[in-house]
Formats: sequence, C-alpha cells, structure tokens
Amino acid sequence: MATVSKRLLLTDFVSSNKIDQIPSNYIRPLSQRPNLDRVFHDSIPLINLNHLHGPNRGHVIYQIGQACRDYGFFQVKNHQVPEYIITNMLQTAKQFFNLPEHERLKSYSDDPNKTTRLSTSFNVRTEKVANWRDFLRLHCHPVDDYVNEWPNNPSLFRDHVSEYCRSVRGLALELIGAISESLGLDEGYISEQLGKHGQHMALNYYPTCPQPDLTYGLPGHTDHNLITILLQDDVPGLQVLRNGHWVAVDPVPNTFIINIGDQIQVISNDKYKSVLHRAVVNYDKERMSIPTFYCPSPDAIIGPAPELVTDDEPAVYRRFTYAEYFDKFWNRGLSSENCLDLFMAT
Ligand SMILES: O=C(O)CCC(=O)C(=O)O
Repeated sequence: MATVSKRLLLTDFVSSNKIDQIPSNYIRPLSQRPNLDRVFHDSIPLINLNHLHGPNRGHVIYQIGQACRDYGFFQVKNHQVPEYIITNMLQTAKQFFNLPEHERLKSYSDDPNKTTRLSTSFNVRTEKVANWRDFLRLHCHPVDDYVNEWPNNPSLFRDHVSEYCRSVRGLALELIGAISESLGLDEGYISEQLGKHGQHMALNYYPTCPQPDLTYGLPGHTDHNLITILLQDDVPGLQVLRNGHWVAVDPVPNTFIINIGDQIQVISNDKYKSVLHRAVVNYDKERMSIPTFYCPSPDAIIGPAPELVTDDEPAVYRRFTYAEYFDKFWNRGLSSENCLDLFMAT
C-alpha cells in the first residue's frame, strides 16, 4: 500500500510519484465508497434563460421553481456570461495548477477563515479521511476588496478571474430574483435578506487517480450557501442524489449547473431542498470544476420568509447569522448530514 503523502498538495504527490495505489489516508471504509458501477446516467432540467426578460418570463420562472422543488439542481443556457470570459477562466485555472510547486505554495493555508487560500482535500485540520482534490478558494465580492490578495501568477490571473466573478455575479442576481419570484415572493425579497452579499469561488483540481472506486474528489454534501453556479471542464465527475440513486451529470458545453444551497432551503421554509452531490475522480483524466458560491454576508440574518410561514406550515428553522452557519459548516466537515438540523426552530 502506498504510504501517506508527505507533500502539502496532492498535485505534487501525484506528479512526483508513479503510484498505482492511493495512500491509505485517502481510502474510504467499504460502506462509504462510491460504488461507481451503480451510478445512473441521466440529465437534470436544462433551462433556456433567453426569455427571462420578456413576455415569457412567467414560464421561465415556473421552470426554475419546478426544478428547485423537484431536483434542487438545473442547468442554464443563454446565461449572458460571454464565452471568452469562461474560456479565460478555465485556462487561467489550469495554468495556475500547472505552476511549479513553490509558486503555488505561496497561496497555501489550512485556515478556513482566510479569504484567499490554496489547500487540499476539504478541511485538513479536522478530517479523518482525505479527498482527492486540491483547491484554491477565493472570496470575490466586492472584487476590489480581495483582488490584491489573489495570486498574480499566471500574470493575467487577477484580470481574468475578476472579469469572470463580475459576470457570474450578474447571473447569480438574475437567478436569485427568479427564485424569489418562483416562491411567490417579490423579485427583490431574497436579495434584500443577504446583507452586503457575499461571493466565494473554488478552483477545484482533481488529479488522475489510480483507484477512483476507493475515494472521492468530494464526498456527498450539500452547499452551505444560497446558490451555487458551477462551471466544469469537459471531464465528467459531478454526481447528484436523486430518489436515492447517484446520477452522473455529464458536462454540456456552454452551460452552468445551478444548485440550491442550504440558505435557500431555509428561506423557502423547506419548499426547495438543498440536495446532496459529490465529485468522483477519474483513472486517466484530470478534472477541473469552478463553483461560485453566492451567499449572504456574514452579518446577514437568515430565516424562513414570513410569507411562507403559516399555521399549517410553521417555521422549520430559527433565525441565525450566516457567520454562525459558515463556521459550523467548516468545522463539522463534509457529510451526508447538512448543518440544517443544528438550526431547527424549537
Ligand atoms: O466538482 C464538482 O463538480 C462539484 C464541486 C463541489 O461540489 C464543491 O466544490 O462544493
């Protein structure tokens, strides 16, 4: 069996050793393995956002509401994020993970409270089994508050990533307005609950893995934030839990994958569900994914929308600050249980 890696980052362990077995600290117990031969191949709803502004808006809102209720996941096309911005983002991310180790390590930290940091797995301070992933996590709204702490190698990193962040924020705001309306709330209701708003992103790099059936890029988890806008390259890896089965969501060019996070589940008073998903890794293909986590600012107070609380459907959750939730999420670690059970109304 391969020994535990002494390198800080998985990328460097994989590229410097010809391994045919994964180190023991990445191996999941038998009952927690991905069972890749039992995964279904199916699709999630694909929604055309072309008509979000115009006479057919009502129909698009209806489709979004249905997808949030029935799947917790959907894809969008005609999303108004220009193709060149997406191409630059993916290329920049690849270039970053191809930099020499000493250059990447300038951004390394295992402190989840740092607003810019390169790390590995999920939370190396608390977890018992490691995940087959390195990631660069960036806070990115307002961009000007954070851009100077981001890597400046590759040389266009800050330009390309900030352009991407601003453009994806536009999409996030459109979707949040549409989700609000789909719940029967004012278009601006959810946006108004988010304080100054927050936006984080991860550049996830999953190296090739000699034993993908023993480990995960990321095990099943829900997202702690409001909505996630996922960009992925052309390599499969994302799987979503649907009716008790894992379903592979293979990449479709020029689309983003959107999923509902825990905060929408709270605001919607459980009408919309934050759904378990996971990233598996590939034997012969490395993979990159770039989720944007749109979220409330730390001081924002989140709770069920009063219009969605009735005698028949009382508040499922208490009110809490997003800072409280974020802290619990990172310290609890990724698991099939989300943190919502810690925030139930009494
Ligand atoms: O890589 C993926 O497709 C999923 C990433 C993800 O779920 C995450 O970063 O939280």
